[in-house]
Amino acid sequence: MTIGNPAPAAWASRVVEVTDPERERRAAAQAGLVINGAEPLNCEVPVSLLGSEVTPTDRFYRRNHFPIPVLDAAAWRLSVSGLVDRALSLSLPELTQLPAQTMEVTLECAGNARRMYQPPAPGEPWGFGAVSTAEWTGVPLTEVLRRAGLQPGAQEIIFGGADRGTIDGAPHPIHFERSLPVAGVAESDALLAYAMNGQPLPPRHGYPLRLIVPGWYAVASVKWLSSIRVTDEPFGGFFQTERYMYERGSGTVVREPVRLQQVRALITRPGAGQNWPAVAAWSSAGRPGQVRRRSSGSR
Ligand SMILES: Nc1nc2c(c(=O)[nH]1)N[C@H]1C(S)=C(S)[C@@H](COP(=O)(O)O)O[C@H]1N2
Ligand SMILES: [Mo]
Repeated sequence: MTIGNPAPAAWASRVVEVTDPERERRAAAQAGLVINGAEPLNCEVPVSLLGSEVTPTDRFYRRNHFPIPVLDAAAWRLSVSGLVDRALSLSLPELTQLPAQTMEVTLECAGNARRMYQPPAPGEPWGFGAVSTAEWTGVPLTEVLRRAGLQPGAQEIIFGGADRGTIDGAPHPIHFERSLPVAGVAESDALLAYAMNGQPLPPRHGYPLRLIVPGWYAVASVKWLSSIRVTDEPFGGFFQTERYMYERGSGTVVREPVRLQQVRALITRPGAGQNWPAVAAWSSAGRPGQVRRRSSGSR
C-alpha cells in the first residue's frame, strides 16, 4: 500500500465519451472477455486469462445492473448528508487533493461460478471469471467521514450510484444503492477510488468515483458514486435485501446479505491439453480490515 497523491487534478476536465452499448460490447469482445449479457453489459474473464496478479484494465470483468451512466465530472459532486455534523458536496478536484492511498484489491461478484450450481440458480450465468484484481487509488472513506463528522446514533452508511433503471416491472426507476454498517467502517480500509491501475477510472468501472470495499463481495463497491447518506436505521434497498442474499435451509429459509468474500481458489492451468503446473487463487480469509486480498499469480 502506498500513500501519496498522484496529482491527477487535470483528470477532472477529461471529456467523458458517451458509452455506446454496442461499442462497449465490441471492446469487451476484442479484449477477449466472455459476454454473458450485452445490455446492460455483463462479461467475465475466460479462465485461460485469469492468473496474473493485476488484471489489465481492458480485461477486468464487468457487472452492470443498469446502463452505464455518462457523467460530466465538471458538474458531478459527491454529496454527504444525513446524520453528519457538516453536509458536504465535494468535487473531483477537491477529492483528489485529500490524502490518497493506493491498494491492490480483488473484486469478485457474489454470483461468480453460479453456472456450476445444482440445482441451477437464477441470475447471471457466470462461469469462473467474474473476478479481477486492480490497483485502486483514492481517498480513504474515513477521511471524508471525518470531515463530515458522524453524529451519535449513526448506524448505516448508504452509498448511491448515479446509474438507475426499472426492476421487475416496478413503476419507478431505482438507483443502484448499497450500505455498510458504521460499526467496523473505520477498519474496513474502504476507499473512494478515482483511479484504476494508475489511470483515471474508466466510465465502465465507475468514473468519476467508486467505492472499493476490500475483502467484501464486489456488490458493495458502488460505481458512479454520487451520494453518501448516513442514517440511524438498517437499509432496506433492493440490492441490499432483495438481491445478493444467501438463502439457507429448507422450510424456514434464512436470508442474509452477502458480505465478506468466501475463500476460493481455482486452477487456471494446465488447460485442456496442457501439462505444466500453475495455479491462481484468491480469498479474503474473512478478516475485515486485515487481509485485503491474496493472489498467487501463475508460475
Ligand atoms: N452503481 C453500481 N455499482 C455497482 C454495480 C452496479 O450495477 N451499479 N454492480 C456491482 C456488482 S454486483 C459488481 S460484481 C461490481 C462489478 O464491478 P466492475 O464492473 O467494475 O467489475 O460492481 C458493483 N457496483
Ligand atoms: Mo456482483
